[in-house]
Amino acid sequence: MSEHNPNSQLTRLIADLEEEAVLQLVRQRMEAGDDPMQIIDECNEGMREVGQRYEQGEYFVAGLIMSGEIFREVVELVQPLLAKQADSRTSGRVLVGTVAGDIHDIGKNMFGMLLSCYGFEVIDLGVDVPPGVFAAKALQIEPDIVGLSGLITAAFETMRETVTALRMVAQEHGRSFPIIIGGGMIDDQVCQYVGADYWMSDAMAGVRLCEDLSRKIR
Ligand code: B12
Repeated sequence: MSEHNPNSQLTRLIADLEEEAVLQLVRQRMEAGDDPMQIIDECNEGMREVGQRYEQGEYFVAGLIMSGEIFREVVELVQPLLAKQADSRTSGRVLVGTVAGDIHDIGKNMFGMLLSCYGFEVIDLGVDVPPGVFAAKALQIEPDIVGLSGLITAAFETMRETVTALRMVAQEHGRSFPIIIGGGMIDDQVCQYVGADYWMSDAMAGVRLCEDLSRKIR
């Protein structure tokens, strides 16, 4: 794992939403042979700062969306380098999506992008995904881990239905996979209510959990 540097130039540029400057710096650092994971970690730190500025009222929703887009572009740039490293640490297959009734996807996309960066194969079903679609996909692709995202209270009920549908698939077909839920309002109580195995309110912590789980599975 690379060291976090909250004061790096890249972290600051992401936090300031300086799209062009971010991409230019990333290209330069790639040419200079910098570790792509270090680049991703510094960007993730910048995304965290964007979240804090949003909470403090300094940024609005547009800022969050913009930061998500910049992060996506960075991941796209470093992906070829990461792919070269991925062979040695292919980590497993993760099925992700935002549950039915909920269209929030910025956090879910971050989780998916970070997972790909860390060598996971990610199958993303998108947003507003009905329980049956999650279950059918799980049956088809046999994921190692499932990650459900939900940000609105109304999503907790569909999250519960989704976990039930996934457990049925697992039971009927003799497969088992841990289910992680995530989102801004998720806590231990919600996790117990919906019947998931784990909960996380931070994408990078979710990736670390997936790494731990996949080490146990393999
Ligand atoms: C941006 C936003 C929107 C955007 C979404 C754009 C998009 N493409 O996602 C738009 C404008 C479309 C929107 C719509 C609505 N929104 Co809205 N939205 C937000 C806002 C401001 C920020 C969410 C966000 O993206 N944060 C940044 C990301 C990075 O954070 P995150 O999603 O929490 O993800 C992090 C972690 O939670 C974690 N994570 C997320 N998912 C997962 C999954 C796994 C497996 C793991 C491991 C980790 C993980 O990783 C991320 C980074 O660490 C929140 C307020 C807030 N403070 O959260 C309200 C908020 C979620 N919205 C809310 C509401 C009510 C709505 C609407 C119903 C509004 C309306 N009346 O129409 C609609 C929802 C319609 C629907 N059916 O879904 C409420 C929900 C309240 C509630 N109790 O239900 C909130 C809390 C605002 C509020 N305070 O009232 N919204």
